[in-house]
Amino acid sequence: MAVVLDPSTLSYSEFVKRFMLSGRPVLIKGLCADWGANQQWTTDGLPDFAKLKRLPDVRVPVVHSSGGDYQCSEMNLHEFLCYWERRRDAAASSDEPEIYLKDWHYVEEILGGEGERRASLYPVPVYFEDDWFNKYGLKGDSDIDDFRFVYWGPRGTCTPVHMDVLGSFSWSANICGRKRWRFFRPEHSHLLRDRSGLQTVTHLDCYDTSAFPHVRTAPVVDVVQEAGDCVFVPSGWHHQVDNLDDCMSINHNWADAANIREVLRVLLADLRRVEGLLASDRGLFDTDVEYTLACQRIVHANNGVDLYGFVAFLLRCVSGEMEAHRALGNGDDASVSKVERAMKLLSLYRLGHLLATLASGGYGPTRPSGGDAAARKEESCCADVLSAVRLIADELTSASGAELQDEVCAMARASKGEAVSLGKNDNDDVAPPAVRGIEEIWGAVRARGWTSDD
Ligand SMILES: O=C(O)CCC(=O)C(=O)O
Ligand SMILES: [Fe+2]
Repeated sequence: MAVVLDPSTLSYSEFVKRFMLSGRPVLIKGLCADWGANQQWTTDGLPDFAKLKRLPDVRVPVVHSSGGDYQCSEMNLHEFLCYWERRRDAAASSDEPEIYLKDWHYVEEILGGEGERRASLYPVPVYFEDDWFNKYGLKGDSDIDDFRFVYWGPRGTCTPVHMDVLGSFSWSANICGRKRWRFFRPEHSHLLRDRSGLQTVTHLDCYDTSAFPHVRTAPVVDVVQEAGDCVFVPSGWHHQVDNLDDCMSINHNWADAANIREVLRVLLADLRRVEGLLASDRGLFDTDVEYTLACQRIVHANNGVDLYGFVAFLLRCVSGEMEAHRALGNGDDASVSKVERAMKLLSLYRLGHLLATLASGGYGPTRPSGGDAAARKEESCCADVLSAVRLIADELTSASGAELQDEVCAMARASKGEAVSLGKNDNDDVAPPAVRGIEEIWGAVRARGWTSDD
């Protein structure tokens, strides 16, 4: 696993190329060594319970684990802190279950959201700043639309094997303690499954070797994150994290141009699964629209967003990324690197491509309300999507200096992955006019050589 000993030697451009686009994890030493969280939460490198108990006694999400079983629940913060303090002071062999405070929306619930109070706890490192989930709001319509978390866990607690939510990236900044990370490349995921291929192993040190015969053969990337270190987790890597000491960390999940297609792929895979589950009940729905909307409701319940909500999110990303691209100027500003400008063009290109793909499958930001299939498609592929793609096509065609174009193509190639297919177009032989419009525009961009991967 790559380890960067001195963050001042790692530029944003290098991070993008070496880790983000090529999907490789990295440990960056000392990146969070002097964050405000150190003073606010710890003394001499240990959790400071007197300070922590000054926080309001809010309800917090916790996971109880015992004997390989993990139960999510809630408890009061002070109750958790008393448990943790007691556990720290007790002899190691305590019969109490292990309790891990995790996935806590601390910024939202304690600091009142994004702002100066968040900044005084921690700065978001430049490598992780291009964060569309937290900037543009993935869910849009939900109370908590936030992918910024805090994890506090006594020594011995653990996050069992998982892949991060919705194909996102994550970063973890460890404020105190040491964490052991074990990573598995996406192409080795099948080795973690049982004989049926359906179940993934839960805990790497405690599983039935006859049910999971390949786990021990899976190549593992094993690394210890110390206090002050940050870990970048690329999309699609399974990982288990063990707290070797009492640990306090800050974690964000996020997506940008490099992995936004992964997010759509995960949503589509869930939709296909849900459609499979509901297939035998299809006759119970009066109309196709009702069936479609029922499937989308389940996808929404599972992921906090459905395909229509995802289109609306992409449209918010287009506005923000267009503005960000324009703010970088036309290349005269020497402090803006070529990679930064190319990254924004890649953002626009990817957003345009995903929107065009979704629109051609009938997904717009408004849900279908009835009518025949063609009319519904027309309606949902509404002017918003069409005008966003037009805008992107104009921006891309006018911005393409040859040098930058090569850079964008190289970046698109580096972040591999085939085009996302909606995989449901068997009956879609005649695209309605709005969709054809998008395809023509997109064809023109493609003809300029922007696409090297799709
Ligand atoms: O620190 C942990 O327990 C889990 C962190 C994690 O899985 C992540 O940041 O992706
Ligand atoms: Fe994770």
